[in-house]
Amino acid sequence: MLPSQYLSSLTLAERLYRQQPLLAGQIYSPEVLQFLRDGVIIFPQVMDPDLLDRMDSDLDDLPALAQTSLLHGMIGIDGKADHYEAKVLRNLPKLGITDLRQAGPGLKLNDLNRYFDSARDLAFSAPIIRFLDELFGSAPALIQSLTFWKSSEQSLHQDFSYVHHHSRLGHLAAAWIPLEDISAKARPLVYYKGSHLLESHQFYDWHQGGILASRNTDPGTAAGYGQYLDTLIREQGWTPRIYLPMRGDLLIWHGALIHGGTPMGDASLTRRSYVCHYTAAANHRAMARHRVGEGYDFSEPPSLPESMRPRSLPSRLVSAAGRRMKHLFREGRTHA
Ligand SMILES: O=C(O)CCC(=O)C(=O)O
Repeated sequence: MLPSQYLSSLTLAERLYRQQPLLAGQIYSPEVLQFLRDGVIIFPQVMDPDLLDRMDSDLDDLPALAQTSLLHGMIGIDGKADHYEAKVLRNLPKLGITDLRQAGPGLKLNDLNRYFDSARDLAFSAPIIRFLDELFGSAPALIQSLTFWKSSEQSLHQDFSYVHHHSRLGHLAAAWIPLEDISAKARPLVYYKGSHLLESHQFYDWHQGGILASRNTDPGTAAGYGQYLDTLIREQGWTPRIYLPMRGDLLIWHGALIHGGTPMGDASLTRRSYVCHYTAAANHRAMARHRVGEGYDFSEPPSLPESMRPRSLPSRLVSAAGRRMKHLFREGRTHA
């Protein structure tokens, strides 16, 4: 995808804000206008405390679930290279991680909204859905959720280069929901206000002018991305903002906002958070399928363990033939 295609996929609200800010000022709420200007907005103390408590108790059960349940064992793992090796929850002990809470920074659990009602309800909380509905001009859809115990240790990036399995790339935003009060020593989130308003010449060239990263990107190009962001930040004079929220707060960022996990601080401290990425439901082929309240859920459905997956017709025919052979063989022996 080229920068021009990205720019033409932006929300109507953003295109209006960029081209006719006075008109946008007449149409949109102060919150959406602030977000369009800064690329980020913080809503203090809007998350339901009972819901946060429910998520806590579900997360308390996770270490045990890693050992016991096949289905829960399928919860996807992501993050740093060693965590990525694990792929699913039940493989973590092979990496020497028996208690998730003791794992180092960078561990991400994917799509807990698929397993826990608390995580689903948090992802579809009214303050998030109401805001995104106005921003996108249509019902929002959850693309993925990530749950962290500790810092992400993710270097600076813009989400659109990595989260791009939806059709209108410019319709992308994320919610950062603290599950505890976040300490400045816990390698908190950092972001650069205003960095989302890129012009077409300001995008990183991942491959032949394209703006999307891929798993096959060569290491030189990936390293160049970090240098490009550093240069852009220096040239634009953007200053880092460190996010130190209280439990109950909510931050929503734009899919092009430069952000990451700070590397400084104490790796042993927790920084429990729940991060959800959203796009607009309109124009998405999965739209009809997963309605949740006022929004839609496009995150990955939980994959069934091998033993529970429906088998293909040829494989069922082979098994039936095998059973028949065994039966005939047994019958032959009885009659002999
Ligand atoms: O929470 C963090 O440290 C960063 C998370 C993040 O960058 C993301 O999910 O896109």
